Amino acid sequence: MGILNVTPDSFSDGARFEKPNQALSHAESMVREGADIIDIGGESTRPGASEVTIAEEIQRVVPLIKPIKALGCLVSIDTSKPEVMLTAAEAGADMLNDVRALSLSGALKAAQQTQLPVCLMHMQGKPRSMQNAPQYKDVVAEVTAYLKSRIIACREAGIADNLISIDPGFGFGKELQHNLTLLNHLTAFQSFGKPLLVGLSRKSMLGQITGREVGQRMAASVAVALLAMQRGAKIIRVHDVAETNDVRKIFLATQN
Ligand code: PT1
Repeated sequence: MGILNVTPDSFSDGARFEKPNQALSHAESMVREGADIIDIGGESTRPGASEVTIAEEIQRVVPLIKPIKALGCLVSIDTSKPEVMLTAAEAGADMLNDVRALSLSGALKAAQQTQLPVCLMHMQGKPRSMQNAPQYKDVVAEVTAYLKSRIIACREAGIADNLISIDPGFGFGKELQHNLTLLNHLTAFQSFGKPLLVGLSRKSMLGQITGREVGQRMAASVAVALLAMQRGAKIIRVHDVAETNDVRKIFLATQN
């Protein structure tokens, strides 16, 4: 899954892909480099990010859906807003990616109406404040319990079980040790019997480990992508598609 941020304030490539043409050509490169899915995000959810209006998010994201689909990939929409989900689905989106796991008012109903696959992600707190002193007694157990509760909420809302994928939400209300514990115990999430999506690309946890700035984290990002693949992740959300795809080919070639 290649990341396409159309936000003015993304953590690693903010403002670079603001213009629709730049966004489209970046998507085109990622598809050429092996991305099966392009994840379009119009609201930055990185630590400290501010919120955007419905109209603004729709205006950033929706016009890109058709041209990006025409590249021959699937289009995922990184949103929590029901109105964006419905408009994006109408425009041909293939998947919903919600870092708030359909917890906003109306989101479960909207997702159900679209009949689209949906990724449920764990977050503790809200983007603006989630990194100020997140706390867990048992991070794996708590993230698992939350995802279980959201899967049940989806079932009760009439969302088919086979449309759901899950994501522990690296960097979302988690300190380094929490993120590392989740990565070390990633196989625990296989017990859901659902596709596991992970996003680790260029995140601050990699900076904390390597001492590198956000633009210098590619090697660290592909390293954790490989670990995630080995531990059962099926969808890897990344900036560096070509490099991650090489790693994926090596991984697949060395499976038995
Ligand atoms: C993710 C994800 C996402 N991450 C899914 N969607 C982001 N399903 C956006 C940092 O610590 O992991 N899974 N959509 C980006 N969010 C962050 C969070 C970016 C933390 C950076 C950090 O640097």
